[in-house]
Amino acid sequence: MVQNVLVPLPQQKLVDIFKSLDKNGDGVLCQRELKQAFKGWGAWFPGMPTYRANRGISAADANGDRRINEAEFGDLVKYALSCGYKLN
Ligand SMILES: [Ca+2]
Ligand SMILES: [Ca+2]
Repeated sequence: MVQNVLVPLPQQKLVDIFKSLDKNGDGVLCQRELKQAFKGWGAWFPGMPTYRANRGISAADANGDRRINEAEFGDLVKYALSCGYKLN
């Protein structure tokens, strides 16, 4: 199912979500942290968090380091929303 309407979140909300997902506090979200993120957003069945994390990185990783920084996080969120996940 494709969700056409992407709901932009306030920048401060994005920063809050980003910080809560960055478990080791290094300022970037690695694949492991993204897997946890997608799990929390509703990708619960086996294999799906890994799949979404990899797709999300492909969609949002602008500088090619396979990690998501704050500047790239907006696109990662758009990807998650386009998949129908609810961010809270
Ligand atoms: Ca991190
Ligand atoms: Ca990156």
